[in-house]
Amino acid sequence: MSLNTISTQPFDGQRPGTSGLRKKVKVFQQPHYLANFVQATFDSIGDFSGQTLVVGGDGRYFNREAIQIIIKMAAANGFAKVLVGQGGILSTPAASCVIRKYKAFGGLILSASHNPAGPDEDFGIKYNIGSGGPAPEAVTEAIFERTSDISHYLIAQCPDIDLDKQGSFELAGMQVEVIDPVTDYADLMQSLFDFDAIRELLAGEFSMVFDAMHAVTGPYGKTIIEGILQAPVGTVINAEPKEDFGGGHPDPNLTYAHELVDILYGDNAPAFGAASDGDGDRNMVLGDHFFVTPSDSLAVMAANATLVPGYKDGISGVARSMPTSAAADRVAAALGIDCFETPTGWKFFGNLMDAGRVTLCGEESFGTGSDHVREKDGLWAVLFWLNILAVRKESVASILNDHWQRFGRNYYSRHDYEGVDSAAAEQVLQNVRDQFTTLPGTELAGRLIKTCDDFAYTDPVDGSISKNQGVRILFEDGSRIIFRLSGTGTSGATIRVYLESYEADSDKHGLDAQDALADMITAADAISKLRQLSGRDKPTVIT
Ligand code: VG1
Ligand code: CO
Repeated sequence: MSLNTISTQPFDGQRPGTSGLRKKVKVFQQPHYLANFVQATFDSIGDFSGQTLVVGGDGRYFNREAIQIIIKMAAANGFAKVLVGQGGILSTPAASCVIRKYKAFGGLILSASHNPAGPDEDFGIKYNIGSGGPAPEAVTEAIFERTSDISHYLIAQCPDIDLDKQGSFELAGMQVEVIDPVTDYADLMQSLFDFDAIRELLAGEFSMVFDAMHAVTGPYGKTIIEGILQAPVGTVINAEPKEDFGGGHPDPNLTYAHELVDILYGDNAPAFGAASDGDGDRNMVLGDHFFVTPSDSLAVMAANATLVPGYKDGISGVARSMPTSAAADRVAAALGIDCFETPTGWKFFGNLMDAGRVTLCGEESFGTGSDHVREKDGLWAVLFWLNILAVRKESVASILNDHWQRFGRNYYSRHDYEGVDSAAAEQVLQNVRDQFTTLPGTELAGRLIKTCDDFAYTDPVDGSISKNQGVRILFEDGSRIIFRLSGTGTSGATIRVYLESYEADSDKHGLDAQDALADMITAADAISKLRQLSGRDKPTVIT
């Protein structure tokens, strides 16, 4: 065994986006590309000698190769130990759980989330800090800076570790422990939820389907839902994780999770359906012929949290990303707790959770989570819903209708225009910015515009400032139109348009969201020239 110093040259564009560095597999496969980023990370996170690093990923193509490189680099750079999931598998929330439980220095998570996988598709890597959460912007920026002047990296020259065998091994003087990817996470779930009550629910007439979409939550769903909770075998569908996600697009929404949607909107539909994404941090919740928007899901969880053992003493506060609807704000106001509005991306919730200011967090992009870990958590959200259903013994639809009756309904939709020319996408946002001074006080879609701005966030805990987090048109009645560019794509630009309108009158709660928001949708296009500039006459995906 010898430790090698390898000469290298910087690659352009290794700046982490909303959630780590995501690029095509072919880009990551270039000699030194991954190693440069890993060395830049190790150079930017402080003194970890003698400490533990957690490594795991969503099992996509290139996961195993990447893990072997990372383990050898961890050894050469002075980590004492690496904890890695068997088969290289750790869902994103499970990685967060393991980092926290074993007091690791941090972790490297290999995932491009729901982006398609395979030799011609996407790969990704991100660094999580010792709290278990995504590295804050100051760290990701330092990593990026380092990638631009890197000249060498350190890697042990030794054979690969057998990732398929659990146990403790030695590699270049460092300990490598291959752990079961599910056990620690399953233990944590059992400490939060009333598994007896959920087991009883599942043993009765109630039926459910969980779609793992051939991605990382397969083994977690099998062990927890079919194993510990004793749901009938077959409750978890598409449960075998595949390197290419079975050729699918494991994004749990009405477009991509169509197999599940067909079941829940078909004859003899089960009472409950749920799906998770490629790396297990997103969730979609469905009832019998009923879709729960992620924004409403967060609000319902907040309003019902005390029914769940892990949250029985109440929640300290909630946080939502700025584009997420204000449904949770109304619950927070009723509970007399704080509601924080952060930029898009889970890294902005970490400080609030560490400081005990919030317990529940959520994003409109099918992400919900709590301070049990520092990532959003798909299966946790499913279990949270099952616990509520077990206690309330009502249908999903009735829980939502009751919620809207109490709090009013925030009609909400997101329209994505994917793969748009980058300059045209920038121009769409600029067109709105150019009207910032003239729009306020005028009427649009029958509503009075109050203000327009570029959303900026000052972290209430450490005072750090994040600018340009979305272009907003805010109306007097609380309605909103928001434009943002995605920070997770790997080709072209994706324009996201977020639309929200509040309805207090329960006689008007039965509309389809697209109908309720129709005038807002037209107005968003008129103001931004979105369709003309993108050359699209409709969105790629509507959620
Ligand atoms: C998207 C979502 C954002 C989420 C991020 C990572 O980012 O909008 O809410 O935190 O993905 O989720 P963007 O920049 O493309 O809008 V995941 O499950 O892809 O790790
Ligand atoms: Co994800």
